[in-house]
Amino acid sequence: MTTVEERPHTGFGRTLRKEDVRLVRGKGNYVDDVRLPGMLHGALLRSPYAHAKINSIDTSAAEAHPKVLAVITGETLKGLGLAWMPTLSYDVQAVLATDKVRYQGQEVAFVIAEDHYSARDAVELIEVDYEPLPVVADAKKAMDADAPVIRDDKEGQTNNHIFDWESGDQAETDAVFANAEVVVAEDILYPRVHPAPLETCGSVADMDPVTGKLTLYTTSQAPHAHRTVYALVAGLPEHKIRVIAPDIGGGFGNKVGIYPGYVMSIVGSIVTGKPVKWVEDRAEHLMSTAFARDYHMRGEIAATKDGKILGLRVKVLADHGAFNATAQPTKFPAGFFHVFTGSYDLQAAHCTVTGVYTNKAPGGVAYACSFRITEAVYLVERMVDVLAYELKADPAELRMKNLIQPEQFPYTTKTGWEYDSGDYPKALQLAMDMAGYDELRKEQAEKRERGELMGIGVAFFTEAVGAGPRKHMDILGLGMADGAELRIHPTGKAVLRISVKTQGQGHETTFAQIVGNELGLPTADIDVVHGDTDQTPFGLGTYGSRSTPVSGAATALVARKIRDKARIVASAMLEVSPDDLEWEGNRWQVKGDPEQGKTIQEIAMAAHSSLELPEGVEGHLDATTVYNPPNLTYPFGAYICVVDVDKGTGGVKVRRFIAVDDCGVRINPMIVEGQVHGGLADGVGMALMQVIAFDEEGNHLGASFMDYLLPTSLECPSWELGETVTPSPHHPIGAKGVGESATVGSPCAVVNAVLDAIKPYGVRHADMPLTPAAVWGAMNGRPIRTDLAIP
Ligand code: MCN
Ligand code: CUN
Repeated sequence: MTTVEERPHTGFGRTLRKEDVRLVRGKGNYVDDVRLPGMLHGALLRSPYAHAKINSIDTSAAEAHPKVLAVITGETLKGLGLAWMPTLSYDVQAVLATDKVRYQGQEVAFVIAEDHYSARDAVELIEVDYEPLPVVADAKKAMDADAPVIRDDKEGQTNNHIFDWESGDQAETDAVFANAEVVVAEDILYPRVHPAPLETCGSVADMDPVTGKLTLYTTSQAPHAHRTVYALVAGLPEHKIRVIAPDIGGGFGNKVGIYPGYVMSIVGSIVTGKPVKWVEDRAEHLMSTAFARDYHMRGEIAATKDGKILGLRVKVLADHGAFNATAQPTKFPAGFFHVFTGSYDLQAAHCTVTGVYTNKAPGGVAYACSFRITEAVYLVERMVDVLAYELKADPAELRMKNLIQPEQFPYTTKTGWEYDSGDYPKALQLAMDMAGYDELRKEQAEKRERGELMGIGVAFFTEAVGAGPRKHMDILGLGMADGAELRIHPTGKAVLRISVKTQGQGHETTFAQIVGNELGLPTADIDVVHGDTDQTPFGLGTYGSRSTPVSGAATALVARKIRDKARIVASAMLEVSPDDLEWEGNRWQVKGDPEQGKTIQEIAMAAHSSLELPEGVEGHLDATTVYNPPNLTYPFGAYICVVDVDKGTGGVKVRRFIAVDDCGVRINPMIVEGQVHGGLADGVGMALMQVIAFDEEGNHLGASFMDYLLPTSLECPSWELGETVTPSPHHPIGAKGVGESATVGSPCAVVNAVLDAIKPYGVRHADMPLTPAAVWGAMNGRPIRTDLAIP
């Protein structure tokens, strides 16, 4: 059998994932695998109501359970000053509800028992006297005069308004609209969806009563940020808190925030003096952890009769649930939605976003969202198709006509974002060539003649990933920059320590490849350490596809520091001036005399030896760095989806999907393709199957995988991938992030394809998910509101 280690590999390119040696053999170590001596188990009581006053909580029967050690309520926490915790958005969230519950599934009490089952049993024994209150589950009704005020805990809060925010120039945009030949408008919903990683959230807290040191094993995409938040909340110094995020079974943004369950495992360990594990089940996960989207958008496009897009005007109503717990950079309450001008060269653009509270779970930035660019791309790509519909134009041609041109880069959008690099027409043309676009249109026309429904959906996207710069971007005051540390051992083996955290993206492989590319070390000789705050440098973690743009850059630069130091060591070894040396692959060699050189391994040994080094040069080969990105990176792509729709049932079959992605230089093309495959499947899921819907009482209607559907290979075609490579000019290795690209770009391609198929029925728009019922409803003049009840 060939193991990864037996395949020598250095630098960029396709290589098997180092982490799969353990992951595919079932040898991963996830939070629920953590078993500590004397460990106890916690379980949460959650509210069955979406909105209710809590009159009283009787825990006596639960406490009497023979295996129960403690039952903790919000009243207990109040005494500790811990009943409320800060969210990452300068709001507060109840750890355990005291006054009232504000969404179905909210945490009300925590039971600690000797085993998991007893904890669950005892949860059932808690008696809560709830007094149901009126519910607002529809964002459109949240600001009605008679809507119940959800956040009456907040002083001065007299309605459900959270924020108003705008971007772009309103007057300029209105002027463009006033003079435009064509104006089209559409109401577009991006419904609430859930990232649904296979591993739910959980933690094991171990507070050592002797040393006062807390070790927390937890499902966290951002261990350092979490540690600082715990330090602030608990008043503990950071060095007394160790956050370990072991293997993570998918994060997709869901594991960026801090959940009450994590805090309760910590409180539980403090109260009992024993380690306490809390791991939620699927229903709890789907009901109470970070969801995504829930954006009600109105888009308007101004254009000329022959299809030149001039302006874009957008109004958004953002449903944030009961607590504003989105994890987006502080200055951006609507995330990066203002990149809503997409891939088009416009004269003017303006948008407003209003955020409101509803009786739904908090969260909002998850599911490969790039801080709301998903919503923005969906909106603009849907709007371009709406315009194509009105102008009877070909959607690919219309896009081609309006794309930002290669010579316009770096391109500043009307909302002030600077796209670093791109060649958009080339990507779209490649996708069209791969698809055989003209033949597809011919086939569609023939099928329409026969009354068959075939659709071709086109979407183009620009992503914005790699937050910071820290000057503009922070989370709870923590600037978005990341550290890296690299140590080369005497034998030339290396340890790289990074601040980001893989959840399946393959960092243990790709980050080793970055070091290998810089130093010529075999990938197998480089160990990548991540996910442990005691072992890694500070940094903000993995989300917003920022690992490669930020931490990947830090990794390349820290390796270059080592290379520079290795040059001095080599010059001492070879007794020549450093200036006379040149780097070649894995060695410093004398210019003009390549026979004379020293490999990085030889240099590493010498750096640890008795070799005399020049004055002021320390021995050993270690370096650290902190990388503050000068700008985001802007990957992009062109997607084409082909569907067949069943006339009788509205059922959709995705027949083909062509995806051309440009993420700059690819470190590991196989991993990039894996990321794209996953994101495309996400897109099929969101477009056709997924919604977290609610009924009028705020009952959550998607709390299991029977209701909330995950796409499988049966729903997905065999993806057809293409690539163009436009390096990022400001990134040390020219790479851009890619982890969320396909999730951002694909839903609209699928939706545009379905709507293209049913165009003969006079349908211009219908909201996701395009379930058979939604498609059939649209075809038959009976559109449905997909977010309020599953039809
Ligand atoms: N990569 C590469 N060349 C590039 C860009 C990326 O080889 N030019 C590689 C990277 O080195 C890394 C992977 O592709 O191994 C993804 O890199 P990047 O785009 O930097 O994204 P992150 O590593 O920061 O991952 C975060 C991103 C996000 S925000 C979500 S959400 C998401 C996604 O990754 N969650 C995922 N992909 C996921 N994939 C898995 N399996 N599980 C998740 O939870
Ligand atoms: Cu928004 S989902 Mo990813 O950024 O972790």
